[in-house]
Amino acid sequence: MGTTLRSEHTAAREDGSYRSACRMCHGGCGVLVRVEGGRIAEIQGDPDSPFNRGRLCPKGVSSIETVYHPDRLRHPLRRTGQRGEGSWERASWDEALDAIASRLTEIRDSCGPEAIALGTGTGRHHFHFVPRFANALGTPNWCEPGTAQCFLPRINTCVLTFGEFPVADYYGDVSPACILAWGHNPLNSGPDGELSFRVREALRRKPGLIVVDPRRTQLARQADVWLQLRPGTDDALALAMLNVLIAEELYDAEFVRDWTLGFDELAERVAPHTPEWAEPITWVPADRIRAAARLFAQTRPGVLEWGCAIEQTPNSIQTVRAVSMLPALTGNLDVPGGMVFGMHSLGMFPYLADQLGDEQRAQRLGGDRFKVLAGEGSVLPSAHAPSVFRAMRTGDPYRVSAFLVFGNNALVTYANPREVRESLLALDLLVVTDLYMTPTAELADWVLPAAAWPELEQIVAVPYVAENMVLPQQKLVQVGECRQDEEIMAELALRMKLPSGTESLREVIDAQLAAQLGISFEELVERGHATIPQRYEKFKEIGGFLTPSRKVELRSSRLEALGYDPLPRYEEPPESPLATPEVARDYPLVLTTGARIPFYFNSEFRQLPTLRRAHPDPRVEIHPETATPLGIGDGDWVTIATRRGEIRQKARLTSDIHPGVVNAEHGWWFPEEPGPEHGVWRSNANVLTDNGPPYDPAMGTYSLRALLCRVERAEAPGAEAAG
Ligand SMILES: Nc1nc2c(c(=O)[nH]1)N[C@H]1C(S)=C(S)[C@@H](COP(=O)(O)OP(=O)(O)OC[C@H]3O[C@@H](n4cnc5c(=O)[nH]c(N)nc54)[C@H](O)[C@@H]3O)O[C@H]1N2
Ligand SMILES: Nc1nc2c(c(=O)[nH]1)N[C@H]1C(S)=C(S)[C@@H](COP(=O)(O)OP(=O)(O)OC[C@H]3O[C@@H](n4cnc5c(=O)[nH]c(N)nc54)[C@H](O)[C@@H]3O)O[C@H]1N2
Ligand code: SF4
Ligand SMILES: [Mo]
Repeated sequence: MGTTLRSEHTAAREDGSYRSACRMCHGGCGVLVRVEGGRIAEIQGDPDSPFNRGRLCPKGVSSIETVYHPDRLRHPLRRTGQRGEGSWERASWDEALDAIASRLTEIRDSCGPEAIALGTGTGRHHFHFVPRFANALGTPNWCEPGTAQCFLPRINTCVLTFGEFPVADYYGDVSPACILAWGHNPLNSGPDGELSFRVREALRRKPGLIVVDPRRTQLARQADVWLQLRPGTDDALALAMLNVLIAEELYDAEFVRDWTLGFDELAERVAPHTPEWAEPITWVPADRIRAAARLFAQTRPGVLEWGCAIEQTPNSIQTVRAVSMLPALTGNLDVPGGMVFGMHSLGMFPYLADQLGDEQRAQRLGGDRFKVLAGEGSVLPSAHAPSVFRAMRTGDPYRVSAFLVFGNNALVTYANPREVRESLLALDLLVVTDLYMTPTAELADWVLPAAAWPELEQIVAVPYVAENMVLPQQKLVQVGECRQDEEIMAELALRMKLPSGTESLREVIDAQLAAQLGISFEELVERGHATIPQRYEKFKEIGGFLTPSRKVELRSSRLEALGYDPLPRYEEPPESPLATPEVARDYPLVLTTGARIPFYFNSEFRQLPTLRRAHPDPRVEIHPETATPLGIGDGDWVTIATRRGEIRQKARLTSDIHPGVVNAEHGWWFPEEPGPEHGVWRSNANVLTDNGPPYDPAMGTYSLRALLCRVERAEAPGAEAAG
């Protein structure tokens, strides 16, 4: 451990430190790393980084703990006992890669490349290389727990409506005068590192603030209007706000006339959806809905800060569309301090999409049904995860027999993890690349050790940044035999003699940088970061938006052509007090999951001492009025049960949550407990969720946020055994 591997590519600054970018989350904060004797001695925020201006969050500060953690995987492992038994022996990289490549070649030749699926997790450094490798392999099947329920619903929907993805402009001379935070808690989540720092700065200028959240978060406390809605009713609330904008003529009439398509039809659609209609559905008083719509319309420029909470019900596309129309109708598109079009920093990544023929594309699991996830309505089509797991288990419509996972703890972050486990056990080949031995990796045939962020080279082009900024990540140290994911994929492509996907990482990076910025990786390292300045009101310059009609498509011609409702609509969540009152008799509380906590990143970091001390136990938030009659006190362990299963978390009594709602943390397993399970069933919120239908008709989204549950006081874990 710890030999320096600084190649000729890395460059020290005058004080001997190295400039890089933290990626303990989606990442992007600039850092200065000091290396001594081949080991990282210190990591500090880079004061010159335009993203974070020297600051780091608690996760970033704990980076060194993950790099040198004693539980890190340090060399490839081969399974010795039965699958899932958890017995392993050390193997060399050559043994592992040769064996995996030859098994993949056999499977591809006998069953077709679509029998190989690839898995990954949320936007980490190697994210784009996974669909790239899938294309090189000739398989349309790659999946990620977020594609149908995180970010892609927003991107795809915005591309359909606006032609591009708009982001809040915190970077120009004009600061937002109003922030509408919807199902999003940027103070905790970012969701891309730097963003939380910028939101904090913007808040210091005291903009108007509207927060849509069932919990009174730190952000909601500062709000002028806090809309405490019932989880899963964002569509109804957004339709009612659109109703107010239109009925009270608060919209930007000139923009609507010149630059939108389908306004009259939208007006007709939302006409019945008055605040009085929405009140009993959303639990938000009608006058507060009016106040929020008026404040947003009258305080310009305004931005929307929205999060994954609106993408985790089976009405995700229509919910996202309804919410996205609020800044559009109020003249906040592409103006300074408003919603501007970002994500240009690296143009299109070389996904090798041309390697996948039409016949292979047509095989993508879920593509026939969910066209905005897996078909032509998506900017980055991926397979429908529940359909992939089903194909593993049942062979319907064909069998998926190999799964290569690059960074996903599937048993924790997918819904219905017991079924996920059954699916993984039915495979002929499971390979998991990770930093740690997780409950998912324990089910594999091969486990490969991944490099952490200071051990790898990449570029960071954060999607949320208006100013199109790119930062370098430098490889500064080597830990054990760990390799970065991109390199493992290229090695497999070489050994399988694939026609593409064999280029070195540096070639791919340099090609991207050359095309967009005209510089090399070395030059980027020299400069520290590169920026393309923001241009506003481009739609006026170029004669419209990048949609088929060149207008903002309130009525979406592309959704209509794909066979979906072209206008936003309300759907009651499939399991709710209104939809299933008979279930609500036994499970009277609305359950939401997953609100981000500052110390963890999804299922990561429970093994890092500093972060674990800050947040030792999984916690479920319950209102005292609900908890007290059940004999539940603050800090007591409780069972949370749904129709699908039950788990235990520790009660946190708080009047910041609606008495009818409980909020359970996601991502929990217990690395300190023995394998192969590592306590994965005890507190894992996804034991409570469902991966079955109904799905969003266009996106295939399942419910993670609006379910029914009950809570009861429980024994502390271990108390039963201790007797
Ligand atoms: N520290 C940290 N940062 C992260 C992550 C992490 O795990 N930890 N995860 C990353 C990832 S993958 C993502 S997608 C982002 C997510 O980050 P965000 O988009 O901010 O999402 P959450 O924090 O999960 O939820 C935001 C808020 O939605 C509220 N909420 C719950 N249900 C509903 C609902 O039905 N409607 C509405 N309107 N609100 C609801 C919650 O109370 C919460 O305060 O964060 C990223 N950043
Ligand atoms: N109930 C519920 N479930 C949810 C959510 C929720 O709000 N509620 N949120 C959903 C959302 S928005 C998302 S995006 C997903 C997130 O889901 P994922 O991103 O898949 O998160 P993890 O399962 O934590 O997977 C991360 C794994 O990758 C490993 N890892 C970290 N860095 C690297 C690396 O560089 N290389 C490799 N090979 N491995 C690495 C970590 O050790 C960890 O085991 O979860 C979803 N699941
Ligand atoms: S916000 Fe993200 S990138 Fe920034 S320091 Fe924290 S973990 Fe690192
Ligand atoms: Mo996510």
